[in-house]
Amino acid sequence: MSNFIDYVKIFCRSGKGGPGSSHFFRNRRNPKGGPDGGDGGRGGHVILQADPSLWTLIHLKYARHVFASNGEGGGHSRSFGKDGADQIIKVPVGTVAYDGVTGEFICELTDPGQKIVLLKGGRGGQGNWHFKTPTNQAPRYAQPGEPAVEREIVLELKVLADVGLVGFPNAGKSTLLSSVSAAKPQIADYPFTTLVPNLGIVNCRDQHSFCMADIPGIIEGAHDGKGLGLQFLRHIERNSILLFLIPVTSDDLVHEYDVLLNELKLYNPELEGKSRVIAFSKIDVLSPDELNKLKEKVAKSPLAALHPIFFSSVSGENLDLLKDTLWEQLNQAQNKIVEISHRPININAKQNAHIPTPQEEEKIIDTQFIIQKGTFKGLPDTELHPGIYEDPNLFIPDEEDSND
Ligand SMILES: Nc1nc2c(ncn2[C@@H]2O[C@H](COP(=O)(O)OP(=O)(O)OP(=O)(O)O)[C@@H](O)[C@H]2O)c(=O)[nH]1
Ligand SMILES: [Mg+2]
Repeated sequence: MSNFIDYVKIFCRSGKGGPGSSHFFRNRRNPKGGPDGGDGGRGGHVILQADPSLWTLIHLKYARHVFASNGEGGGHSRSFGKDGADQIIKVPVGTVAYDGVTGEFICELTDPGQKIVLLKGGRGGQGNWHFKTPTNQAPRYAQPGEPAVEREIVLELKVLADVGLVGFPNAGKSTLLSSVSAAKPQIADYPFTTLVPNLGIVNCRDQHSFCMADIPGIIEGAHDGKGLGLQFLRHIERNSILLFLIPVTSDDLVHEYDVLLNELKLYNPELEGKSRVIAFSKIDVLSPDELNKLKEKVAKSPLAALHPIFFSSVSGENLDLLKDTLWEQLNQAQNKIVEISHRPININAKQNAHIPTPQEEEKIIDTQFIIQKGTFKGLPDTELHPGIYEDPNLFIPDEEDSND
């Protein structure tokens, strides 16, 4: 399976507070020295910390329980108990935490190094000397520590990139990322080559650079789970601008644009408000005449208002223009806001989803191999679970594969 994990559910528990002590001081000369029980220590917190060196949640895939330690009890001579050790969960920048039962949003980490206390450790109880009063000079009572807090937490990674690529499968998204950045995404002429998001840093003029995210392709009906569904759209939710890629080989450019926009809206209506740049890819496959005709056609269409850019990742034509346009858009004040309201997630949908057993995971790896060797039959039109999109029935295995 892929090493890119963007959804984990973990069970967290903070530490209990240590109990206060109910100790009485006594020695040879002073047999009734009075209460001197110290306070208990605080239980450990469970803390989320954004670590810029991480890029997936894979390190949490098998560490499903995070328990902070309990505070120690108070001692004699008013001595404090030791605080429980905190548990720090390191997560990539852009991680969002939800309640694992209700799906309600808890917090998000957007700045490198940012720390958020997810579950507070229980306070330590007060020792008996606090309760000494003129009428009760020898209280035997000391406070117990506060109990620990338990909560199931879902962590979802929403990649932070400046520009998000949106397009149908085979639009040339990965090819564009590989030609403008040092990223090496897989590129091939079958749909759904990209199964997990890729990030690249694009260098443009004057030492400026920005981050571009390539996500798996979207098809009509993706909101119903067709193709790879919309599960990867969360990775462009926080991008400042969206770059729509439509290949010039497409039969109906306007329709393709409308379908993409519609799927985005169905996923999260806020995505409609983001700035969009539209670019037509693969112009090298058209002759100059054909290209001119297409440009004239586009000029008369509703897309003309969006000033589309015609480019080719293969010949490199207009790549600089595309980069400059993106940089210009990124620097416009209204595009700097990447705040987005995180809607509660549907926990049940994830819970009911079939989680592959290790044996099935092995099979998935096998079928993935078939995908790469086989011929794609057509776009899937059934609701697919994230792990099952490598459905071998969608592919006709190559001759040599069917032999073994
Ligand atoms: N001639 C030409 N072919 C291109 C260009 N860009 C991409 N291609 C080809 O188009 C095919 C698909 O390219 P990808 O970059 O894998 O497309 P994608 O949008 O990432 O596709 P998915 O990952 O499946 O969603 C590959 O065979 C590329 O070689 C281009 O500018 N010109
Ligand atoms: Mg791709």
